[in-house]
Amino acid sequence: MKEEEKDREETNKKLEDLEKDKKGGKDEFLTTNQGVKINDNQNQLTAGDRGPTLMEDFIFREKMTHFDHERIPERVVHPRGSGAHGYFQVYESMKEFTKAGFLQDPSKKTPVFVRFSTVVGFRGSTDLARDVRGFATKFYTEEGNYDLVGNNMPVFFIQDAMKFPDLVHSIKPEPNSQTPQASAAHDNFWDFTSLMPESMHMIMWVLSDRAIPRSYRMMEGFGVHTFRFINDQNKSTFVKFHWKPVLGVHGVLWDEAQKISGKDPDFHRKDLWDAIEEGNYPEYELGVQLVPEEDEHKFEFDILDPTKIIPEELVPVRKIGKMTLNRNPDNFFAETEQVAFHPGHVVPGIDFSNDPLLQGRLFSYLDTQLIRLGGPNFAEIPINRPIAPMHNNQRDGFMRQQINQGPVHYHPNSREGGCPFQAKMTEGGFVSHGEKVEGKKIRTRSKSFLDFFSQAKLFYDSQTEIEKKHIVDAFSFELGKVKTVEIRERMVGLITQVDQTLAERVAKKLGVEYPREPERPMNKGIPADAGPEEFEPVYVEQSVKSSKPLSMLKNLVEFVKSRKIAFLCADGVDGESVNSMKKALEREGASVKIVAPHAGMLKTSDGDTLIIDESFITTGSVIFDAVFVPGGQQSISALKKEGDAVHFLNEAYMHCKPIAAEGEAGLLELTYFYNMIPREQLTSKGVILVEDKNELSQGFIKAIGVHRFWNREHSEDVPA
Ligand code: HDE
Repeated sequence: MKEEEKDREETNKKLEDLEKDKKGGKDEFLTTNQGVKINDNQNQLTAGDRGPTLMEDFIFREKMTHFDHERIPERVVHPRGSGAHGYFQVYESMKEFTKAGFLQDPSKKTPVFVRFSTVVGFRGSTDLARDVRGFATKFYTEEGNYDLVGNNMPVFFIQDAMKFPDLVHSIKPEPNSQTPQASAAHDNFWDFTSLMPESMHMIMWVLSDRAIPRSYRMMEGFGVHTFRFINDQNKSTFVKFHWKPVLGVHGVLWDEAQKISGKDPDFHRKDLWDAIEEGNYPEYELGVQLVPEEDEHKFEFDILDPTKIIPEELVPVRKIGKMTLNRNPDNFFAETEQVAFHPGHVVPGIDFSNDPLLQGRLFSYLDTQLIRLGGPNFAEIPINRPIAPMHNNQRDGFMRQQINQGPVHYHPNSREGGCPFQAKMTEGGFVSHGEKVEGKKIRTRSKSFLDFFSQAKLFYDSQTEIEKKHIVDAFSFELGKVKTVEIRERMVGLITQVDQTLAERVAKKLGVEYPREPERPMNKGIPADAGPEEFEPVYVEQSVKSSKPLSMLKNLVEFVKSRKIAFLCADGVDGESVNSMKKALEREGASVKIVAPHAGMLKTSDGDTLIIDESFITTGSVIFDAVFVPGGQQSISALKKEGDAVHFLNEAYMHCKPIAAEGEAGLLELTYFYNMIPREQLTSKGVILVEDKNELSQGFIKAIGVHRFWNREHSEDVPA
């Protein structure tokens, strides 16, 4: 049989196996794992109807043993995640820069599986923790699997992988009390950070609203490190990867995040699931920043330093393709939990740089899968299997699935005619880029990495005033939870290196002295042998002073489709008012939910019934993007008696969300804020109140597109 035919047959068999695995025995008899049909799945085998259980009950023992072993170790970082299937398509051939097969042909769809995650919280923790989000993509390419294992922030806390276990220990719950869960707001983390000035750039990102996304559909992704593209002439080009969400980047407020964590800790997981079920497929464009090899040293920073970005003003992001997520997993455990990513899963055309963080990661991921997935055969789990044919001489180990045939399991061999063969580069064999490397063995940090603050400042200076205020508030919350005053002060000292007024504002909120300078020596993590003076941080003036892409609000994408709108209703609500607004919003793809004082049904003023989606007990304003109060005096009077309804509206106002009402009564009777806003400013503040039904719905739709009305100054004054 020709080699190609053999390959095809094997691939087909794999797909068949996958289908079988998926079916999981639907429409069949219940059996044991040995395929024996079970007659009674309700009662143990006992001696007499009131007697003890018999040892021989193999059916019970098999079932219970499996259950007892159902849990596997969770990921040490990124344990909580949500996954989705989809595909990727390149816009135009990238042949000039890379020979990677999946980046050549715009007509080709490459299947992908993506897992989004939080980093710190355990598997059962809330989605809305202030945290970095993982954004890991497995491309099942015809040349093998390629994993782009990124985050929603383009930099990292540390410059060398050696520090990763310490970083993670410091941010995880404290080992004696096992608190706090899914939070950096405790002494250990800020103690570590205050001694690790290289973290300051990442800290600015983590304390921005990027760390509390509105949805996985609305966040960017970054490969973080500099990688290499290699073309078929063996020419290397440095590349930074970006995912740009088509819906733009949106966050929630910290007050909302904390409340959502209580009302619906699965908020992001459900949002992703529902969006895909409803056909609102999440889409992200893949962008690349390309730096010719000869330009490696032309920047004010080192492109190997993972605490630095390349500002888009210096190297624009070129959008080269789009990923669409269009299918939910069939089984959370089998797919989302068992998927194993590894930055070392690359294909010909993509290679590494010497970023010391990336180099360390290349060891860690394979190692962690061995313990998490129980041995070296995790690549055989269906979600991890490549679609490219796989042949090698690896054998045995726990949970081996493949039944290899024949006596030969070594290379080179003559007994199998040399099979499987090595592939030449021209046959698609992976050949590492022949970078010249020379140097003596040394543990040190390159001096080109010692500028810790200038890009933290660039990030801060690029934000709008609203975003800056959120950063001040986030610092005040996080450091406010720190009990040790010296740690708070040391942190404020570090912040002075980013921005004096930021440090002053934070110090004031924390009630600590405002140190005008950081404590010295600043970087206690630098080895003593290397000499502290030599390693004093330096400040390198950046040529880009403010970078628009770093701000979320300066890049607002307006959209209505898939936004969630609450209609506050009680018995006697004006049915016509509900229906006309609902129709108008649904026409735009928004999702409308009737929220009422109780579950079940409502009677409208014209005698119809209305199904209630949620009651004030099961939901809250924080779950929605906007609120509408339909007409109907009886309904409004009933809502007025409900503290929850009044709170709902005022809280939505405080969170700067669009609010619309049919007639004045709703706002007049149910809100604190209505009388505080001059009439002519209502629309500009996102409160839509006009008589004409059409104008009302159109005005509301426009406001929903804008999403937040940050001009509601002092909205914290609203008691909610
Ligand atoms: Fe990871 N990281 N990481 N990381 N990482 C893991 O691998 C590690 C880093 C990222 O959804 C672990 O399978 C080291 C940067 C994502 O399954 C582990 C260092 C970035 C995910 C690991 C880093 C990431 C992980 C835990 C510093 C962005 C979740 C479970 C040298 C570019 C993938 C696992 C998923 C997971 C190690 C830093 C992204 C322990 C040693 C920087 C998205 O291997």
